[in-house]
Amino acid sequence: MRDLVDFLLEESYKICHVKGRQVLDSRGKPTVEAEVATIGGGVGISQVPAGASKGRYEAWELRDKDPKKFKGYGVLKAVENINNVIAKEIVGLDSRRQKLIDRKMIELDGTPNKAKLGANTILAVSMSVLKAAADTYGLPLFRYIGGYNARVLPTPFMNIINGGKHAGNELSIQEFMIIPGGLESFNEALRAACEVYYELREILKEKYGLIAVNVGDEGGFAPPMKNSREALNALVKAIKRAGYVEGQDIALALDAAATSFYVSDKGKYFIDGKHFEPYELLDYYIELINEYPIVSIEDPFYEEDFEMFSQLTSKVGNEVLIVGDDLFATNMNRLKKGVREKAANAILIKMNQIGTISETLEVINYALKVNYQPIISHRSGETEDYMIADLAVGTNVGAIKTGAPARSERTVKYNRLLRISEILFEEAEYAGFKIFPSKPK
Ligand code: 2PG
Ligand code: MG
Repeated sequence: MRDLVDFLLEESYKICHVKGRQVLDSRGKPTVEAEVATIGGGVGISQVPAGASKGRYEAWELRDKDPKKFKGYGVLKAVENINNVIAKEIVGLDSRRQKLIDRKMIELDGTPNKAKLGANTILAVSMSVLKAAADTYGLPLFRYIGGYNARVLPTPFMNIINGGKHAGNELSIQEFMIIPGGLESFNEALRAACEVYYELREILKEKYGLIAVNVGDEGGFAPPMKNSREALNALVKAIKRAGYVEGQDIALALDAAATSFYVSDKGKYFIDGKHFEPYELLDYYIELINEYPIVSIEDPFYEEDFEMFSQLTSKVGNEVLIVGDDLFATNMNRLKKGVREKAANAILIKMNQIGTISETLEVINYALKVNYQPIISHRSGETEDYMIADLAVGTNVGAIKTGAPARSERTVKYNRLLRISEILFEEAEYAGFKIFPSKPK
């Protein structure tokens, strides 16, 4: 009898259905959705996001390039790859064997950057396999990822002023973020961030008129500002007006996304209306850190410049997170090089930069082992998929970057975290400022 029960249980995790389709992302561009089901009735549906300021070392995003359809952005080849190539290989496999399934897809692809099948293709299936296995167990996704020990609600890095490639203004720095790390709980932190967001709207409207409260790709405002201090001043003012203390309740962070303003033939950075030598840019960041409560800077230099990254890390890494996004591209080899060269002390984690769940988890685990703070991240082109919220809690990393507290493709992640906090109830811990080097752990 016991054997029969075990046999039936084993059977229930087997994949019986895999299907891809083309849907739309938050920019109205096509993206891949994959559906996976198990014999036991578990279902996983996932959609992959897309970046605008993409790193050179990211895995390949497969697009149809048919100019007559969706201006070339279609993903029907990716969908075909799911339905005609991947499905055959993974139907019948146990959905809990995530690594094996991911490895099979990597082998089927056969290229180092998933250029044949597409990382967007592979990732959609990989995410759905994970969700289908969790659903077969009847577990919330974060529990399947982290078990009973999953309990840390992440500190949000919330981009509320958008510049760079995400907005049509003159701000060189791509993201000006608030970090409500001094609040007691995730729920309180989210409330405080929303209040700052409302005040910021008023401040921008008063100073620049209604045009300033149009939002960029990640739900943050895209005001007609010209330089970084203008944006940082507005953030500090909004924090104060909302009744919080800057630095103590709510800190600031930047994603420079510096590759986008690096002028390669000059070897200089064009930022805030001026050309900067790399070492001048380093000094500029240090000035900003001294003037404002900045606790994290992502991609301060372009994606090849490990050397300048490591100079900045050696100068301020004991108080500020220096985050590699384009620098590492969620890639183990790039991260290992960074660790060897002491290039940073934090890594942005984007599943679609690498293309499978198991590789993403490997990078997260390695980062934790070498004391690099992982920050689970959205892309500027997002979907209604909330999986990164579960990934953040399931891995207990304590940090998530998922845009302003506005626009449904962003709030779907925050709202999922609110639901998770109800499930965790008194077991929940809010990471707060503990993840930053200068705050007591
Ligand atoms: C980044 C991301 C997300 P994109 O640079 O960190 O904010 O932007 O998805 O455009 O690469
Ligand atoms: Mg970035």
